Amino acid sequence: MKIKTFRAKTMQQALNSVRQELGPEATVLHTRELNTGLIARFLRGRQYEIAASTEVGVTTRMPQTVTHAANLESDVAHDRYEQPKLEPNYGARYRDDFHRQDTRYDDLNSLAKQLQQRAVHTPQRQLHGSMFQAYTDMIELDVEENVAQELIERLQSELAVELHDAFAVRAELARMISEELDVSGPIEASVGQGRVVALVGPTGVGKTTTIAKLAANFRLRDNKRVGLISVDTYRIGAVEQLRTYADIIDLPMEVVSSPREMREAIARFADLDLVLMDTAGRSPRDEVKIQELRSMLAEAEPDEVHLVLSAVGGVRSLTSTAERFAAVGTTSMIVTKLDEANGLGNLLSVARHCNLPFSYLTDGQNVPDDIQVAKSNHLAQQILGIA
Ligand SMILES: Nc1nc2c(ncn2[C@@H]2O[C@H](COP(=O)(O)OP(=O)(O)OP(=O)(O)O)[C@@H](O)[C@H]2O)c(=O)[nH]1
Ligand SMILES: [Mg+2]
Repeated sequence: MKIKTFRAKTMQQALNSVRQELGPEATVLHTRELNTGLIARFLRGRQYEIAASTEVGVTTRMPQTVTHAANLESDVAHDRYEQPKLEPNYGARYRDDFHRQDTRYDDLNSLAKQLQQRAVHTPQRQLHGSMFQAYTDMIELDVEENVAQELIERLQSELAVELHDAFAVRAELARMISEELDVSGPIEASVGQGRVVALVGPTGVGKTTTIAKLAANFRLRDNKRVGLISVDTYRIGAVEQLRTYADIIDLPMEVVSSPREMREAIARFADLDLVLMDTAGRSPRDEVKIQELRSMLAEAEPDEVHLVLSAVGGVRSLTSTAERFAAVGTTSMIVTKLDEANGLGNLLSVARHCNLPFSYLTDGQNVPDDIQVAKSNHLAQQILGIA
């Protein structure tokens, strides 16, 4: 059998190389993480290796935390490698190294012990093809590697019998993911209650467009009395952008640029069913601007503050954005640009890290159509690419 091996800094990059070189039909036979020793990782960073073939039909393996290579025969080695040997006493060797270093390595020392124990206790996981396929599919859909691995392992341990059918595996994964996804349900616009809902977030994520979609749906489909407030006097053209929508949908609109104007606008709209507030895009790194936004929102005392995030963002940037915007009192998340993202696996990590439910999802520029209330089972299917 012809097998090629590919190495890259992330599993995703390695999978991309497989797809590019061997085509979409290639089967991933085995993956493993290299440089798992602490010192090797310090010196050379993370590295992943995938063995793939265009000929199907062998047992597949999950990545291992220990450098215990599978015994693969390779007659076309893309990148030949030495099979690393697992030293029985490597924990002790690292400990000696660390003692020569600074006491800061104490923590790492205990980590080395843990790794050593794992090396002894972790069995090589043999996965049926459909399970392994689900694992690599998740990686390609931007699910973080450790999350994908954890899901597959949990699925294996929860199931009494191994699932051999790819559809059944994905359905089970969708069920597990769906249980993790918290959703808030739609905005409740009660008659005459003047419910105030603000949208906040980084620049250009789609706040104004989403306000237009929400306003149009509440006004034209649900026949609610809706008012708009723009707090974005910062960017040239921002007020005009919202006013254009207000004119088309025929809604009252107020522009506020001071706390006093904010109080007055809220008072004028007090007997409407819903007040949607558009705010200026803020860099999450700009503490001062975030504090300004916070003071302005404090005057409005909004019932809900939806953080708008673009699905195109990476996990780290999305979670740190959510952390920084928490200061303005965010209550839920709207995810935009689902149509532009290669995969939505990042949203699973965002859901895990940020303590906010999803409220709405948007997947296009069309006002008012490209918006849906977030539903956990549907979002889980979207994350797995089966919706
Ligand atoms: N593909 C796609 N584009 C979107 C979506 N939502 C908004 N956009 C586009 O994203 C761009 C920016 O949208 P805006 O609504 O102006 O974004 P914003 O967050 O209000 O921007 P600032 O006010 O400048 O911070 C526009 O071209 C929108 O049409 C979506 O779900 N999918
Ligand atoms: Mg805007």
